[in-house]
Amino acid sequence: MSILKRVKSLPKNFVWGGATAAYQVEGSTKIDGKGKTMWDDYLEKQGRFSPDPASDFYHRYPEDIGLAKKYGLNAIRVSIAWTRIFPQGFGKVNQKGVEYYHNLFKECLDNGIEPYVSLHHFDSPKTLFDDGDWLNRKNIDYFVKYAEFCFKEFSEIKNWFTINELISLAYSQYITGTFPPNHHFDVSSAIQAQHNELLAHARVVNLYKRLGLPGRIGLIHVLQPVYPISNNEKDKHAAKLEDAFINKFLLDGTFLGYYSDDTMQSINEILRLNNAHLKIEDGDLDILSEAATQNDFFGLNYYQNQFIKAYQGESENHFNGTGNKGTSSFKFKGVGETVKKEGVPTTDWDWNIYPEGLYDILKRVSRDYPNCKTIYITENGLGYKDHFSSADNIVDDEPRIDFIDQHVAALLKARKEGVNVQGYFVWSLQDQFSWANGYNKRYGLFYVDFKTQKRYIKKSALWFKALAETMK
Ligand code: BGP
Repeated sequence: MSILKRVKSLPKNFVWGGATAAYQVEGSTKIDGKGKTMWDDYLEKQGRFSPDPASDFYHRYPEDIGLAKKYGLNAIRVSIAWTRIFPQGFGKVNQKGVEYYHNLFKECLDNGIEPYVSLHHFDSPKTLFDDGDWLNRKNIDYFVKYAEFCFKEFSEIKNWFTINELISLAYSQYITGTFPPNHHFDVSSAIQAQHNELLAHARVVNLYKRLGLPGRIGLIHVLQPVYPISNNEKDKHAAKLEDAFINKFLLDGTFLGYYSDDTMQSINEILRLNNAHLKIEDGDLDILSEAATQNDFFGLNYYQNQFIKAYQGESENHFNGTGNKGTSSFKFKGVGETVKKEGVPTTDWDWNIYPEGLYDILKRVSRDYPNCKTIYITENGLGYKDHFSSADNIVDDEPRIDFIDQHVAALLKARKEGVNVQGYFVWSLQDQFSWANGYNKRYGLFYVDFKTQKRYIKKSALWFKALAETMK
């Protein structure tokens, strides 16, 4: 009997990949000259979990790429750890780091697995982080230099992403306080970080195009469509504000090259109510507008939507980082409060399971942003407490198959209606370290026993392979 469910086949030449991020898989954070990131001391002090050895991808990448190939994947998302190349974020190059990535890319290419490479995936160098991270514009200059070095050095790479999920970084650092420096509802920093990261992205895209390099470049946003919980005008307004803050500001900045009046009306309302400020300097919008038409592709990460209700009180939140279902809450002053909707299932970490949201957001991006020409789903997947029974058995992760199947069906529906989606990367290739959740929130197609580092096959890997075969 076929393992396939709703989705029966993939389009020809579809990119069918698995995603990783350097800090979440590599481990080896202290060897071969690597510099510290914003996470190393923070995690050590927190004492909950260590990023070492994570999935030990630093040493075991040949095995993981072998598995990817065997189970039908044709692409992989990896990121370069900035501090393997420039341990301080700038200055002298660490050749060991350069060699590692050449070897990794070669392994991918030799096995027919196309690497899609991000320059920044939540792992700012500690020296730059201590100096203000993205809030310090000098760090943008260092990022541009690091990018230029990578473009010239790693000429084997043809698909680049500048920054992964600008909003997640800004939101987790300055709104929910789950990433260092753990600020809560520091609205000025959150919006400023978004703008500065957009600038950093735009400057790198403009540079890439000026250099006339032969590959493609874009960035990655995670999008969470926001729906009012009722038809009440106040709830609808709350949804509009939250959407502007987490989606529209970034989409405008990326694909329009300016922030539309409608967006700024919402942003200014949020800023006013939170006594916050955004500084856009002379010339910033010229940089954004030069880049807006030059992105070759767009990486869209989708996990969940939000349902919002109007809320009048002070900001407060509780983050569920343990998988203790029903413990999260989020109330944002002057914006709204996230609520659950009856009939919409949630994960153990309280994330809505809502594939319709992926369809809706794909349609919206392609309708509202004609500069967004080609889309890849660069992350989507289910955080799940996988049960390992025995080494002889395949890990049964049926709910993950169901999740991915529903989301791939949603993207294919949008594609059929004209949205140019060219690929899908599951988060994640193998089980890996999760920033604020540690190791019990698994996403992989391949189960990793973190003590022995042995890999085991999950049922979702078989499903992935079965669909890959429909492209032949
Ligand atoms: C995205 C990140 C990934 C990954 C994933 C799952 O936001 O780009 O790095 O972590 O989400 O999130 P989490 O690990 O918090 O469950």
